[in-house]
Amino acid sequence: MGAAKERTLSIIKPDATRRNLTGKINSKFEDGGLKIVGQKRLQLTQTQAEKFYEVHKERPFFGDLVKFMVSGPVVVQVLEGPDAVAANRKIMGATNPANADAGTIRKEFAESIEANSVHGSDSLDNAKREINFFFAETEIVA
Ligand code: IDP
Ligand code: MG
Repeated sequence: MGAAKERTLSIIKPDATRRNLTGKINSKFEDGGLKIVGQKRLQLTQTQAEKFYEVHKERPFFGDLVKFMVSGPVVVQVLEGPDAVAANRKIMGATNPANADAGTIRKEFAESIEANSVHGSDSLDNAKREINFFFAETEIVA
């Protein structure tokens, strides 16, 4: 039995859109066996960013994180493939680029632990919640 097909939410963060890295980052997902089945470029509002990162609202970096996420455009996307949640996290690399494995997006492109180029859902439940946050079912086409 092969790995289950899943969907996960990816966000290309403002540090990466500012440096025109969306294509290079998306090549990593595609080369890693994930398919981009939904995609849009957005300017997040303060309210949207606060709501999206609500789970981190007690963390000391919450205010700075929200400020960073509204500092420029983001690309929100749905990635689909075998074990997509875990596969995406592996392609992204560790939160802190200093700890990220060679070849990962964060190792190659992240500027700092905060400006770390990409977001990826951390569980299948959160993936569903996060996909629904940004996408209607009709906007996802496999
Ligand atoms: P993840 O993105 O690898 O899942 P989380 O712990 O969920 O990491 O944190 C969400 C985001 O908050 C990170 O991607 C990063 O942008 C930011 N962040 C996490 N830890 C720190 C920190 O210690 N200082 C500043 N920003 C942080
Ligand atoms: Mg996280």
